[in-house]
Amino acid sequence: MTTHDTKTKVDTPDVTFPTGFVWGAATSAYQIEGAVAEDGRSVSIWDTFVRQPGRVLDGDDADVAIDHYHRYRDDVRIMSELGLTAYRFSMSWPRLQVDGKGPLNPRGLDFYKRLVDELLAAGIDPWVTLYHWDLPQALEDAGGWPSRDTSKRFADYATAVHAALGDRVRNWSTVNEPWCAAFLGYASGEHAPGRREPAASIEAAHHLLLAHGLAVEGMRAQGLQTRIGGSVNLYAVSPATSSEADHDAVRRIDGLQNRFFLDSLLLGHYPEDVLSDLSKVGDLGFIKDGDMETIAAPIDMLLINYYSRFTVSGAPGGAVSAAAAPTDAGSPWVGSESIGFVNGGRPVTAMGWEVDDTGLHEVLLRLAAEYPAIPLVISENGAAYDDEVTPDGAVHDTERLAYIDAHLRTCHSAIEAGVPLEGYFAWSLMDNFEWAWGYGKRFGLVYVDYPTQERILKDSALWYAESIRLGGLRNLSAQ
Ligand code: IFM
Repeated sequence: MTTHDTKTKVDTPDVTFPTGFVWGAATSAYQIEGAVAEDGRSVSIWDTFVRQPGRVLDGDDADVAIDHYHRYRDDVRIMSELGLTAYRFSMSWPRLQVDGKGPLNPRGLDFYKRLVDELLAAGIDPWVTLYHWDLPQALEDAGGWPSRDTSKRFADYATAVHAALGDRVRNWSTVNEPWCAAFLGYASGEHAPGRREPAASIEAAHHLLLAHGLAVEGMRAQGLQTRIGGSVNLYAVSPATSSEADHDAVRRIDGLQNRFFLDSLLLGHYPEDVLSDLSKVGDLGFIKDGDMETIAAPIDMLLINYYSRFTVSGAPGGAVSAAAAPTDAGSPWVGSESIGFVNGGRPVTAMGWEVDDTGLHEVLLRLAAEYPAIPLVISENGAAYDDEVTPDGAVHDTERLAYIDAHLRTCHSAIEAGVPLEGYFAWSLMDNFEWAWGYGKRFGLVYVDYPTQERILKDSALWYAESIRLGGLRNLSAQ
């Protein structure tokens, strides 16, 4: 690992976070681990998908990724150097349970035990996500998320892992970003398994939520002293103009992206208007009696992934996607395919996503105002930029640093406004495999030179380490 300019600054922060605020960074299994054929790991939908021509930019795969499976000790040392108080990572279902059924694979489990022990020894709190999109291929072959049985399979897997590691992992999250798993995986086909079946994608969304609820019930029944939540990706959504059509576009996109998940998880029902839109796409008879109670099983915290704001237009011909897929893909906006995503005039990241921390403020205050009080955690927030290693061997990622600083300031002001926000996880700890974008987009605080696997702390990492040490943020413009 290479570090640069680690000299300690003594400045006083102009914004200080409450004692106990969680300062974290996040990753996910498939994006970093590699070792796809080691120690009994079975095949996931992503292993299959990356091998299909045209699915991932430049034909990249994650067979090696950033080799975290073998380098986890070094990576924990980096976390320690940064002073992280918590690390959020996901566990690979096909590594832990061969083909998604039966007893846990002892060699897979051993890897996660070693990782967790390493983290605990370094004083870093492990936050586990049980599903970050790497469905065992065998379960996809049996129908995938549109099949109700996949929810039961997930609950079995989740409860087995929780039983095995619940003595040393306190914070658990079930499913990460069910919107993506359902609508990018089964409607647009941009993500694995690459199906373009809008009606099936609605079933997938419901079964991902049901999987969450069944897992929460099963894990709770074990009586361990753990905290359990789910992770959703939320956006602020604004109309392009004040027209009625654009307001209806907001209703639809906010409905499918935000309210479909928040209302079901926190209020125990789907929004009526969204159900009405979706019922025009397919029969919703797969929603069975009792499902909504299961989905709304009480949780201890809600984990929020926030990146950007959507500005939407209902005008005919307004469909210019602000976040175009890198590969040939359909629309994930089931039932609302004609809605346009327009540029709201803000700076964009390398993903084309608009930078808008005011959107995070809106999302947090809305949660506090419209939903039952529940501890909140930002489980992902960050930005991709085209980083370069400069001749001095450093990575001067000033835009990422400013992005995270601005979003953390927003978190602080939300806390001051009374929002029960407990912590923040930067996405991502290290550059990694960015799904359909392959290695073409870098989100890390830590730069990874893929050919050598060298890790280099970017300026944002050094700044984040200092912020953690200070427990707050220095005024960047006063430097
Ligand atoms: O890399 C992804 C992550 O896997 C899920 N949330 C968004 C990130 C950036 O696209």
